[in-house]
Amino acid sequence: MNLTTTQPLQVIQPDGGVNGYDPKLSEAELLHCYRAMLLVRAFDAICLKLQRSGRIGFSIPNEGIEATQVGAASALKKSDWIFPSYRDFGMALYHGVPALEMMHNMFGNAQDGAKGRQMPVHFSFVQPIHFVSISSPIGTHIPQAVGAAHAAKLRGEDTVFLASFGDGGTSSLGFHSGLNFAGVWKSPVVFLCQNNGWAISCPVEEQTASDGFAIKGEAYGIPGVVVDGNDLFAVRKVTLEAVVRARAGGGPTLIEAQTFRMGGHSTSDDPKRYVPPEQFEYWKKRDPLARFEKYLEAAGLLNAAKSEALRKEVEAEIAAAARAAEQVGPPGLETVFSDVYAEIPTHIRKQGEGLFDLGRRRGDAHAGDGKFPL
Ligand SMILES: Cc1ncc(C[n+]2csc(CCOP(=O)(O)OP(=O)(O)O)c2C)c(N)n1
Ligand SMILES: [Mg+2]
Repeated sequence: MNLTTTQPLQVIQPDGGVNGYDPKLSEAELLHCYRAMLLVRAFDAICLKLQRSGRIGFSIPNEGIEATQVGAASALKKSDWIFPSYRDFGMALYHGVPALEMMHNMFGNAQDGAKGRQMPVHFSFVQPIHFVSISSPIGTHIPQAVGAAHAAKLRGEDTVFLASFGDGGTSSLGFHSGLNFAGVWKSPVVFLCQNNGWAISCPVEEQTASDGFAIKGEAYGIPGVVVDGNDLFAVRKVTLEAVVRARAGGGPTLIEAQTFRMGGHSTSDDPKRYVPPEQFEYWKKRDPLARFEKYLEAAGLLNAAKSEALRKEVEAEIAAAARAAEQVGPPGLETVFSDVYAEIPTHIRKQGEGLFDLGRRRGDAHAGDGKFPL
C-alpha cells in the first residue's frame, strides 16, 4: 500500500522536451488545455483590475496554478464531481463553464446562480460538470466529498470525486476525518493538495513538521504521490492514474502538487509583506503556461503568432463577460427569501413583508430593485 513518493514527478522539461512521453491527447485536446490555461490567466487578471477599481469586492489570485488546475480537471469525466478550493478557476473553465457565468458570481448580480449570497469566487455549477459550491471554511468540503463518494459507491455508480485544497487545508479537522473515512471505506476520491508554499502568510515550514504532505496519506492507508504542479502532463498523469484506480474500486489517492501562487492570497493582502522576493523570482522561471507553450512549440502545434492571436481572443472573451456581467443589476430584494422553503412559512413571509415595507418607507429599497435597506 505504501506508494508514497517524495520526488516530484516531472514530464515537461524546461525546454519543452518530454523525453519521449506520449500524452495520448489529440491536437485539439492539447490546444483545449492551453486555451483553458489562457482563460484562467485572463480571468484572473481582469478580476484583479475589477477589484482594484472598486467594481467588485474581492478576488483570489490564480496565476501560477494553471497547470495543477487544468491537469487535474482534464483527468475527470463530465459525470464526475469536483469539490473545489477557491483557487480553482481552471477546473471550471477547462470543463466549459462559461466565463460569463463565473463573472455573474464575481459581481453577485441577478444572474448569479447563488443570487449574490456567496462571496465572489465562490462558484457553484451543476453543469457542464458538478462543481460544488466553494466553502470558505477551510477543509469542510473534504469530508463532504468523501460522503458523496461513499454514497455513489453504495449506489453502485462509478463516479469519481475530486477534493481540492491547499497545504493549509491539511491542518483542518476535515482533512483528517475525510482521509480516515475514505481510507477505511475505499471511497472513490482523489485528494488534491495544492502545496503552494503558503497558507495566507503562514509558510509550509510552520504548517507541518512532516516530510511534505503526500506522506500524510500513509497514516490513513492511502497512497500518496508528489508531482510538479507546474507541469501539466505530470499533474494529468498522476491524477488520471488516481481516477482510474478510484473508478475501479481501488480507493483514494492523495496527490501533493508542488506549485506557487504568483500573487497575494486574496485581494485583501499584500504578499510583499511576507513572501521573500527570491521565491517569486524562482517560480517565475517555472511558469506553467510558458512551459506548456514550449512543449506545444516543440511539437509544432504553436508559434508566436498563433499564441498571440489566441491570447487576444481569450482576453476579449473575458473582457466582454466582465462588461456584460457589470450591466446586470443586483438580485431583487425578494430573492432573500427564495430557494430556502418550497412554501414560505407565514412568520417568514411576514418578516419579508416587513423588510419590503421598511425599504419602501425609507425609500432606499423596493422589492425587485435589488437594493437592500441598511
Ligand atoms: C476553518 C478556517 N480557518 C481559517 C480560515 C482563514 N483562511 C482562509 S484561506 C486560509 C489559508 C489557506 O491556505 P491553503 O490551504 O494553503 O490554501 P491556499 O490559499 O494557499 O490556496 C486561511 C487560514 C478559514 N477560511 N477557515
Ligand atoms: Mg497554500
